[in-house]
Order: sequence, then structure tokens, then C-alpha cells
Amino acid sequence: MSESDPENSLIEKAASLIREAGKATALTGAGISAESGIPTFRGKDGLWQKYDPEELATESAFRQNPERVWEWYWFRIDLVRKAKPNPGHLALAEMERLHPDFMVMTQNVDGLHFRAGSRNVLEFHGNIMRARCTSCGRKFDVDEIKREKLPRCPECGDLLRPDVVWFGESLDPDVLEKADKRARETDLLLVVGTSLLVYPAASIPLLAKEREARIIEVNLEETYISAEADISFRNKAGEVLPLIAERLRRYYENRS
Ligand code: BJW
Ligand code: ZN
Repeated sequence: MSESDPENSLIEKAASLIREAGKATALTGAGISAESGIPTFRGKDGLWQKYDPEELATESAFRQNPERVWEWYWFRIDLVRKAKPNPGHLALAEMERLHPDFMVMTQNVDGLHFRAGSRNVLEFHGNIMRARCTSCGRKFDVDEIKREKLPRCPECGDLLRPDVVWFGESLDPDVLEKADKRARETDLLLVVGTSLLVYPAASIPLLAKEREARIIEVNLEETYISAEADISFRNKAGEVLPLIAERLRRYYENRS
């Protein structure tokens, strides 16, 4: 991990790659929300150092011990409620306002991109602030349901589950189709704070590469795409993204 400031020339280059792109897309992961106080999944401060993901983020774990799974989710729902979007989220929202065709694809379930003002957002893995009935499929805002060890559907009384995508479950086909299309069309991919270990999200950079999209990465650690990226920042998202957004803003201001 580098503690040094990102080089000015690289910020400049990143901003020009984004503004030259007809379509620009950010793919984000848990790292972008780390600076909002939401722990990442993997790595040294990862959530899952304390909790085994295989025991919690699968349907079979939920069937075996739904109380334990809900306990973990209630704990995380509280974290998300308290969290605020950080400068990294805000910078991506600003990029969307400045750029004619900017989109965020996120693996995060915390909704912080929306709260930061991004509107063109595709959520891969659902949203932790929603619950879904295991029988009738109806969805509820978690604020609409009773906070119980085993929350029940207000409509049919059956067991609710978090409206997120667990290992071994398929993503929403509509989300998958949109993501696939966008990845194949985008001219630039900004990969932020994801270990790129979980599929199908992890294949987005490969799809983008197929059509020779430019790649900018922001991550404290190397990932499989680092070596192939046009620029790879080893810095915090909340430090680098605002600098890029500011450079973009100046460009668009000078142009008008
Ligand atoms: C910073 C920073 C700072 C820190 N600034 N950076 C193909 C090959 C192999 C396996 C599969 C495959 N296709 C499917 C699979 C199986 C599986 C999978 O990928 N397994 C892998 C582990 C190998 N995938 C699935 O099951 C998916 N379903 C599917 O494909 O269905 C069809 C199918 C089913 C069965 C078999 C085959 C096909 C579903 C995946 C669902 C993932 N769900 C979770 C939980 C969501 C709900 C919840 O939150 O509770 O999603 S798992 C977890 O990982 C969560 C995340 O969205 C996801 C990705 O994690 P992310 O965001 O990358 O976080 P970290 O922690 O890994 O990384 C953080 C990064 O940030 C690090 O790199 C840091 O350095 C960096 N960082 N601070 C910048 N300030
Ligand atoms: Zn129901």
C-alpha cells in the first residue's frame, strides 16, 4: 500500500481518458465504502475475518440457521444506516453529472452510490436495506418490517430473507443483461475498490477489454487487472476520485 499522493500527471491522464470516452463506466466494490466505515469482505480488515462467508452468505446457511444469518444482517444494516457517502462516492456522482454517458455498476449492497447522488446505478448483488419473502417473493424496505430474530412477511407471514445475492444464486437476469451489454459497449472502465474475485462481476473488466476499453484502477492492492490497466492507482478511492472529478469539472467549465 502506498502512502504517497497520486501523481498529478496520472490524475490528469485519468481525467482525459474519462472525458474522451463516449461511454464511461465505474465498477465498484466494498473498498469504496471502506472509508464510510463499512468493512470490506476480504483482506486484513475484512468483515469475513470474523465471520465465515460460507456460513452466512449462502442459501443453505440460511436454511440451516436463519437466525444467525439475520443477526449478521441486522448488524450490517445498522452499520449502513449510520454510514454516509464519502468523497469517493460523491466524486462518482459528480462524474455522472459532468459526463454525457456515465454509469456505475456496483457489487455493494449499501445503497451509498444513490445516497451520494448517482442515478445511473446498477446493483449486482441487491440491497441490504430490502427484505424479500421466501414464499410470496414480495419485497419490503427493512424499515417497514419488524426487527425480529426471524422477521416475517407482513403479507403472508412466511420467513423473510435479505434481498441480496448469495453465493450459488443467480443474479437478476435483467441486471446481468444490462451489465453485459454495458461492459461490451463501454469505452472506459474505472475499477474501484474490488478484489475482482467474485463472478460474474469479476468478468466485467475482461468483457470491456475485449473491445479495447481503457481501464483505470483504484485499489490499495493489486488485482488481476492491475497489470493490464492503463493507469493503476495504489491509493484510497476517497483520495483519488475527488482529484479526478475536480480535473474533469475544470475541463467542462473551460469548455462552456
Ligand atoms: C480499497 C480501499 C480503499 C479497501 N480504496 N480500495 C466463475 C468462476 C468461479 C466461480 C464462479 C464463477 N461463476 C460463479 C461462481 C461462483 C461464485 C464465485 O464467484 N465464487 C468465487 C469466490 C470464486 N459466484 C456466485 O455464486 C454468483 N452467482 C452466480 O454466478 O450464479 C450463477 C452460478 C451459480 C453457481 C455456480 C456457477 C454459476 C453470486 C455471487 C454473490 C456474491 N455475494 C456477495 C454477498 C452479497 C450480500 C452481502 O453483502 O451480504 O457479494 S459475496 C461478497 O463479495 C459481496 C461482494 O459484493 C462481493 C465482492 O467483493 P468486493 O466488493 O470485491 O470486496 P472485497 O472485500 O473482496 O475487496 C475489497 C477491495 O477493496 C480489496 O481489493 C481492497 O484492496 C480494496 N480496498 N479499501 C480503494 N479505501
Ligand atoms: Zn410473503
